Amino acid sequence: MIDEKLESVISEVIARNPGQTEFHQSVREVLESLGPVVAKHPEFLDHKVIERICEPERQILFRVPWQDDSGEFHINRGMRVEFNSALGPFKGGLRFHPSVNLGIVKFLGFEQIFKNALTGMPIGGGKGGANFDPKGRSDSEIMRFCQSFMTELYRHLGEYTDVPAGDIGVGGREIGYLFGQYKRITNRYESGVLTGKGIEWGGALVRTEATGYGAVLFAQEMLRARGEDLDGRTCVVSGSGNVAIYAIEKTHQLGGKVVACSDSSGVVHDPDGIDLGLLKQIKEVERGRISTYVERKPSATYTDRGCIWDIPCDVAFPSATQNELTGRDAKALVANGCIAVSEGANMPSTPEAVDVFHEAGVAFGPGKAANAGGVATSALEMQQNASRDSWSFSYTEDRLAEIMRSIHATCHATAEEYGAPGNYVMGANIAGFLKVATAMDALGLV
Ligand code: NDP
Ligand code: 2IT
Repeated sequence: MIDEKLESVISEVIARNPGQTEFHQSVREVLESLGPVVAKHPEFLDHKVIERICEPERQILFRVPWQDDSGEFHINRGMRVEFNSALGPFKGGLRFHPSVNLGIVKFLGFEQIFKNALTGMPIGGGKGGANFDPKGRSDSEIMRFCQSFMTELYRHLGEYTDVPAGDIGVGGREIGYLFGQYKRITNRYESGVLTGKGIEWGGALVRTEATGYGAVLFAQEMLRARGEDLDGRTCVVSGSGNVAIYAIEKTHQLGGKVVACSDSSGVVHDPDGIDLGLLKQIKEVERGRISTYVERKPSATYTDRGCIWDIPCDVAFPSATQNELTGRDAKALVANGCIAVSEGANMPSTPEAVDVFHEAGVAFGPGKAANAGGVATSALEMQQNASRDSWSFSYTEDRLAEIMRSIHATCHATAEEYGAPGNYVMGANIAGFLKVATAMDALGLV
């Protein structure tokens, strides 16, 4: 059930942004949680804070021309949606994937506003990317693309203005090329303008691991709140990129066993537990496909186009992409005894899947809470850059763990306060919204 006035806001968002289905989905999910908030705070409706939150402060679209190794010309579309700067500079990743369009970047930017608020750090929300497919491209092609992308975007960035980082298809290599071009154009060593940098040139220890580690720490907190533990649990992690790899690593450190991971081509099932050294070799060193895992690990099987959610597990970490886990998949997980789901990816579970989890009493950690460890550690990187300092791995990891505990506690307590105990979707949406809305109202009609 959704408040009538909020439903009219959603209708307006849909009319104003035709065809942007993922954006509509993310707005509806947040606004569906806000009924009890506007009942208590009518000023947020009167001052049109909710309408303002749904309209980005600025949207930048630009041409990215580049040449491949054979000399052929290519044109891609770059974009950056600067969604909300009430709490701090726009902050959020860049995604390079052929599916990228404005609706996807807006859903990601919208989620980012509330996620960043939940971290307790002074960062606003934004997101960007390009419909560029990095698969099969050489290092020099990636470099030329990144340089062309930054040659336009640099004018909109700054450590106090907008601070991008990685997302799908953008990792340490791409951040290096982007930072190099920013530095060259501006003649400034402005470390705080991008996060996810290499540790030799202004990056922070733990940033690479932070999203995956954080999603597992969030699952552990949800389990502990129910008197359970991750130790001894069988787990499944979709994807095999940055988030997935470090979700597997932290699960194994905490005594769980991850028996499956995936990519967009298929699923690896290894009942002995995923061999992380081998997976890192394939993904981080060779930049290969996970189908090659089974050639080197006899206990594993590979299913082309398989569905990872059919593999029985106690805890699931969807860590690939949006809407990768459907209502059908959620029913399969529940039937196989899954007790917790922690989203490493952004909006990986469809609304139908989320309903199935809630009805079955599964502990469900939505991405904007569960995967906030990545951006929180980006903010720790900005903090180190601003003070020209660098912290140890263990100190930074302790900070991350503290932030994840605090996000869990905030979501848990807020859900209870607003009459939805155990519902982390309500808890995260309400707590994140209250922080941003209160700041926006205080800043006047801007
Ligand atoms: P990577 O590019 O490192 O890895 C992405 C993984 O997801 C790959 O295994 C990829 O498979 C798979 N994948 C991507 N798109 C699709 C698709 N359309 N269908 C099926 N599989 C797909 O990205 P990250 O690990 O950084 O990001 C994963 C998710 O986590 C995203 O939702 C991102 O928004 C979210 N996230 C990332 C954060 C970060 O710090 N990096 C922080 C918070 C959230 P393939 O190689 O076949 O494409
Ligand atoms: O979705 C996300 O939170 C990210 N891709 C990380 C953003 C960041 O600025 O570190």
